[in-house]
Amino acid sequence: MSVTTVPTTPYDDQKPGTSGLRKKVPVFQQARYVENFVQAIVDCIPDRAGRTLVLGGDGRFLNRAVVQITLKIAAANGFARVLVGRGGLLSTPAASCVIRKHGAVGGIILSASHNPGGPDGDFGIKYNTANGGPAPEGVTAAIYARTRSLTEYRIVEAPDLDLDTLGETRLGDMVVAVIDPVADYLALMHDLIDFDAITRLFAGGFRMRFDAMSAVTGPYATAILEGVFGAEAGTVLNGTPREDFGGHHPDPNPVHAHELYDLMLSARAPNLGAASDGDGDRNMIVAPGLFVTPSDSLAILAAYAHLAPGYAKGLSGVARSMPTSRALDRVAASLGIPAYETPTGWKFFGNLLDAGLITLCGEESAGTGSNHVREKDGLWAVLIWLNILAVTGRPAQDVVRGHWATFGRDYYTRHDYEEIDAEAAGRLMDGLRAKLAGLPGTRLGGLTVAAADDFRYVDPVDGSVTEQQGVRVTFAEDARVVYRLSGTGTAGATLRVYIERYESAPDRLELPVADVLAPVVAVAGELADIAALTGRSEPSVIT
Ligand code: VG1
Ligand code: CO
Repeated sequence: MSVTTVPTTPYDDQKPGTSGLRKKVPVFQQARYVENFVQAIVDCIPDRAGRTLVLGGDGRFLNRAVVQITLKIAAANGFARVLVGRGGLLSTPAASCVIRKHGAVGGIILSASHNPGGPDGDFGIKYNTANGGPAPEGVTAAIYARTRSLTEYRIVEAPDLDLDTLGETRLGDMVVAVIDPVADYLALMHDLIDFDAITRLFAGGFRMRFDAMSAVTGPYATAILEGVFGAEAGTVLNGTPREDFGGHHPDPNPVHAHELYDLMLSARAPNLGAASDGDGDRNMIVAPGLFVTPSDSLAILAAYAHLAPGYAKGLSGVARSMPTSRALDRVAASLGIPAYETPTGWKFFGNLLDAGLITLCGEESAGTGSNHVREKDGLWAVLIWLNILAVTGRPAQDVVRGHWATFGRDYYTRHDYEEIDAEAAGRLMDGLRAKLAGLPGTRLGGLTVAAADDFRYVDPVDGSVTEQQGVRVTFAEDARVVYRLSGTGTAGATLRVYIERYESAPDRLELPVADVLAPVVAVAGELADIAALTGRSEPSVIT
């Protein structure tokens, strides 16, 4: 089998964002686009000779084709072995698990997460390092620099491999092992979670619905919930991964998972509703009649994690992304453990996890995880919830209400303005930044600004500094507004506005969310002049 060196010219738009390189499918379909980017990643793995690489994706359109190209480039660049999930599938947390378990040098994950798929949808390529986590800033910067100076890529000329049969084959000097995408992940979950207690819970008549949104978690959820725990057939909805996710947006929130959401709010609701996103790293939890905000879910998991065997010794510390509500901080304070605040994106948690400073972490965007892998993990969060319900014997809605009674409630909402003009978005953020110094002490629509800044993160482990991570304005009335631009969109800019308000009086724990937040929403719009600058009177998505 011969290695060919193919001359190429660089593309200048291959800068990895928060979660790798994400673009519309036709962009990836340009000649040499995928080859260039994969070769650039490979060039940034200097210790690859004789090592193992992990490869898999969320099954979206282009997944199989890009797996084939990546295998051939890997074989031409000195890797000894590639572990690829059967069918080219690996959820993001499972890929992280496989990298760690098999001592791989890194992994390439093919996903655009919650973004839509199909020929007109999005695709993405992400590189994770040997700790199983997203490549840190230094590595993604090196990959980007490499994409701009590339003059050739190396590839073996070979027919496509069979990705659907478990076992090993050779590609040049490299071994390709097609592995069961679920097995290693299932074994890890078995170590962390009380499978027996959950099996008894289901045997006692407990019912749930898990919406895999036609994305990668279908096989994982079916194997564990229906296969291991014996949950009734049909527990997993939309359990077959599809290249276009059935035409849906695989984002687990009340808007995009509305069928499940509506079921949970109806009289026919089972005991628990859950969903996961395209690549399996996010989760949505809905109790009967009660949506659990991701920020609350994170706080509740922290409060009860010790009930799961993997966390029986307690937590060393916790972390949340800055826009995530402060509910987690209240739990940390009561447990007497440190709580860290990081910029948005999982890579910032990696250092804290590797250093043992934290055990559990999460984001308002429905990502929750722990030190078991270095990615957020949707199904893991659902299993911890089941573990809590099984051990306490309490209904999910009681657990949530009990949490509010103890800690108070952080009312929360996020307003997304999608596909707005990128320049206008930049002007809006600049305008806000220019105002910050003058804000403290100002009265706005009945609220008093207590503090205002542009979040700057100093990594407690390596001292690295990350600037301009979101404008935050806190109010004396226990309210807060955060503004930031998305790093994962593929068209124009997306403005995210995060709005929250804390209430602790016993008679103020069950008010309509919109009512409690209305004054803060109004101030948020006014302060940033959102309508005038974006030309939008309403957000595109409210979660
Ligand atoms: C979004 C979320 C962020 C998450 C990121 C990747 O980023 O807000 O919390 O870490 O997606 O998640 P942004 O920059 O668009 O706000 V995933 O499930 O796409 O890996
Ligand atoms: Co995701």
